[in-house]
Amino acid sequence: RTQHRSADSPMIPTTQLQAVATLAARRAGEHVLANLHRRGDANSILRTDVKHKLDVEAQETAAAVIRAAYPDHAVFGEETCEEPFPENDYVWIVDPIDGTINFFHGLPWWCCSVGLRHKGRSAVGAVFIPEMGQMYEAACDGPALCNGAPIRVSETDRPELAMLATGADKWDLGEHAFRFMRKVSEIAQRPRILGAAAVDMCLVAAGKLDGYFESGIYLWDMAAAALIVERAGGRCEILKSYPGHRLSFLATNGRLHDACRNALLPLLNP
Ligand code: LIP
Repeated sequence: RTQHRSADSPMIPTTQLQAVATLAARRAGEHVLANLHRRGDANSILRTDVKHKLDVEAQETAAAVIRAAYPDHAVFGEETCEEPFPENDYVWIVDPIDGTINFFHGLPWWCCSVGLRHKGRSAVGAVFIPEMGQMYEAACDGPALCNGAPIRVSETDRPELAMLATGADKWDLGEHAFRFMRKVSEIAQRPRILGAAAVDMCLVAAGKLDGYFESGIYLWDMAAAALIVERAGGRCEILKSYPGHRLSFLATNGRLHDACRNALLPLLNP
């Protein structure tokens, strides 16, 4: 076994890492697609969340691909997020089904997300949206792609002409979440809630949404998609961090970033 821990060891070429990220996301998504008849097969159904058996299976599927390629790398995922964050130069961050509640209800906006951090920095990311047949991917030194074709963020530079996506923070529904939705609605031409953070971010990368903000998502929701937005020419920012890998997160086409940030930050730090 090779250990990749020394401070000066060069990173594995991103083309190799990216191939593993896309394969892991694709295999996880294909496993879920092959089991669409089990959409209702949840371990627990709460008011704010659904814990799905296919979430667990898809994370195992993605992890198996990663471990077969790189047995010494660490895998951290939504389904094992209670474990301490791994100490390893290479940490793969998996969200097996992002948009689980969409999936559970039969909406097609869900995805499998696989991102890799090397020494704390995003190296590669892949987001597979199985029911749309779309694979978004990027490496830190390459272009953002959708199904192999380069993508680019929009050029909208006025918030009042922008389509901005947001979401309802699952642990804090009610007035708290509503304050953010109201602000997004106030500043945008149109607000949207599609229900899957990584899908929203890929749509920002592809120039179909101009920005995306949520007051409470998680590291695994954005680990792959944030890199895809940045490599498509956009800008991402953690506006606030909380315990348990929870984040207030903004992704934009870049041109709208400061306006969105300035509108939203005061709500996070009243
Ligand atoms: C979900 C996000 C969504 C957010 C939910 C949840 P999950 O991720 O994609 O944007 O509104 O609260 O965090 O739990 O389906 O992986």
